[in-house]
Amino acid sequence: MIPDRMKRVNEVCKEALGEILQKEIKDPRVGFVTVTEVEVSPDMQQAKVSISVLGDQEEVEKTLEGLEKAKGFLRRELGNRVRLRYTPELKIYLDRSAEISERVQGLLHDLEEKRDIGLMEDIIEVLQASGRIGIASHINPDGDSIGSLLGLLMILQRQGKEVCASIPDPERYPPKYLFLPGRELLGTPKDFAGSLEVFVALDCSNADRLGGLCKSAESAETLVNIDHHEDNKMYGDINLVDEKTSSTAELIYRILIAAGWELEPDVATCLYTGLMTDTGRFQHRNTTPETFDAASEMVEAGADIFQVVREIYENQSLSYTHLLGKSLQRVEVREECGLIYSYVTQADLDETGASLAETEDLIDYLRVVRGTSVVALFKELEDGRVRVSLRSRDTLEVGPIARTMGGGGHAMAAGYTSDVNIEDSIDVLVGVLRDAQR
Ligand SMILES: [Mn+2]
Repeated sequence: MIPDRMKRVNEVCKEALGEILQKEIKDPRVGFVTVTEVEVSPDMQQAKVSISVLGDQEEVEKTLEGLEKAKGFLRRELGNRVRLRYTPELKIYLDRSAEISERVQGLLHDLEEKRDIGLMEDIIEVLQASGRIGIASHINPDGDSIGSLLGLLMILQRQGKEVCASIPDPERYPPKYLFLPGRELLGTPKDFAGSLEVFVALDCSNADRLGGLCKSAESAETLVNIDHHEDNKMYGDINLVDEKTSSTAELIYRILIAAGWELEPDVATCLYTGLMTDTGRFQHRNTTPETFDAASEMVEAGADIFQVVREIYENQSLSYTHLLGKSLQRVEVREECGLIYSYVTQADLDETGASLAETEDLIDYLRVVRGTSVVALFKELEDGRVRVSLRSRDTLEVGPIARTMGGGGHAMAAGYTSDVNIEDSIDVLVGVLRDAQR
């Protein structure tokens, strides 16, 4: 047992050494060092200093070398800062526990990767072996669901497959994605009639997201679920679900690479659209080095990235611009719960001539205001209910909030539908946020 007095000495020395290492050591050899433990001998003659170093073997060695040289300086500085009857001599040890935990993390990651590769191989095998394939993405489609749907459709047709593909409500196809290649190949839910060997559900966290196509999915011989939502219900026979992947489009890209299929320009344009829209133009936290790698390969393959940007982000109608102005003018902040919000009514749509389908990115204009943590946009639907979109600006995750309200989504971007009017929907959300932050 270490006596309390010595425990205090150890603590004080640890803190002081940590500070000295951070602020006083100018040696470029010394990398990012953390003091993990200090153990001073009872006679105060020696102190065992355990440190961990961030970096590879070479950086660790260099750092230890530098510290060995600086030992005298460290000891003097420690003596200046900590009043001890004797300043102990320092012995520096490398603490390997941090390194080991890092290695365990690495192993877990490798296992996950292996599992995903196995799943991809299963999917490729099923697709290659099957006759008639149906593919679909979710209701209220976004860039990722449309991009991955069209991308996979063209990939499979190129492989000589008989494919039918549709979104649940073809009449609600978002206008801004009309330019995407392969759109003319999309069918309607009627095409799914008859027996399907395989049904691929894209970007859907649960089967209900398939709307009217849910029945076709369930009656197919094999249901393949490809998605990146953290709340995915694993409803398929094969579930390729990776919440660390930026987009479903990135997963489709990985399948294509694993299968050794060629990435054609049209496919690249569609998949790039999914990647770009789901990462908010490579700015959201789901953007990873792999995302950039995939994007780079798509550009290399001939994706028309300038057309994608022009059509999706620089193609705003004048009527939507007026609607945007209206909703920006009524932005409000509830400081007590860090909420910034605005709303769009059916009357606004009538007045400006804009449509709800055009408002997908409106919330991004609210997301940029400093001093707020949660962003909400309330949109009145035709039937009087209210669609609530949520974005997180910091650590408070909006996914769980949306789920308690009967909706879903990701940690940073989520949504739900409210049965009460806009005013009451705002009050309800403020209450929920206050509870969540308590
Ligand atoms: Mn997505």
